[in-house]
Amino acid sequence: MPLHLKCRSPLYPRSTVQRFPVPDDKVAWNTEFIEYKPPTYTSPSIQGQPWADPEIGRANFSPKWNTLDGKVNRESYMGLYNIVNGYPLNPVGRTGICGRGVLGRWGPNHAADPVVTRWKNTAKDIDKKPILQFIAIKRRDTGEWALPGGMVDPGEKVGATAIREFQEEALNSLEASECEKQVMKEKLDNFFSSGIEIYSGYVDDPRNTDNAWMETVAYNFHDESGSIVSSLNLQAGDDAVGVQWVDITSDINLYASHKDIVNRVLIKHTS
Ligand code: RP5
Ligand code: MG
Ligand code: MG
Repeated sequence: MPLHLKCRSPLYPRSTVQRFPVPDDKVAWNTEFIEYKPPTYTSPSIQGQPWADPEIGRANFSPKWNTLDGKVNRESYMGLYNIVNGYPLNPVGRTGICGRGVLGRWGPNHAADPVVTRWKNTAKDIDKKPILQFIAIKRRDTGEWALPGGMVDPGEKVGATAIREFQEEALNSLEASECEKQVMKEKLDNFFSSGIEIYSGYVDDPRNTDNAWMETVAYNFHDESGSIVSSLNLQAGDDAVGVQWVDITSDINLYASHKDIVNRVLIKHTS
């Protein structure tokens, strides 16, 4: 089963709402938990937003679960999820909170994560164990270091999301001139065509609820010689407030379950 810890931490993000405590042995929906009375919370910040679903039960909202619903992908990488009383149920288990919290979609909220890597070691470190580094951003919302990922726009290809979000959060492309964008494109088009899928599935995101959760597809873009990525002008943008190369070590601390994702990349390059 995927990690399911950060989505049970007591205080729900960007709110004062406390989750109903869910012990490890009560996570699974098929384990009886008669006392379970989670609060319902949907943040006012998402209500009425064009990128968010309406409330369930509204006349103008007839979602098609477990499938592509128009341009919105409501399919889960975790297989078929259950619908109970009209509400999709988190496929990993209880989180201690109902509603959508701050997530826009009921059910799966699809994201993509780019893991851009290079070797830290230079020629003089030849006898040392090689260290793999990746480009991390500092999230504005929690202050934690994370992959520069983001939400898949309706109709967007997941691979394109990973590349777009990398450019927005780690290269500040949203504030680049047309000319700068063209230079970026020439430098990176070829590199980004070499992406390898590393993970697809559930993310242990602190925003998850019993009815809405994050899923991602993570891609590794690896620069074996480091020559392409070393010429990047790293600059935090959009919802990132910092960006830097980070060594992938065992004591690394990252947002959500991003440590698990970067470890998969490390294993791929070292085993
Ligand atoms: C995580 O949230 C995903 O792995 C991805 O990195 C991120 C997407 O959300 P935003 O960065 O757009 O908030 O669950
Ligand atoms: Mg973003
Ligand atoms: Mg993001």
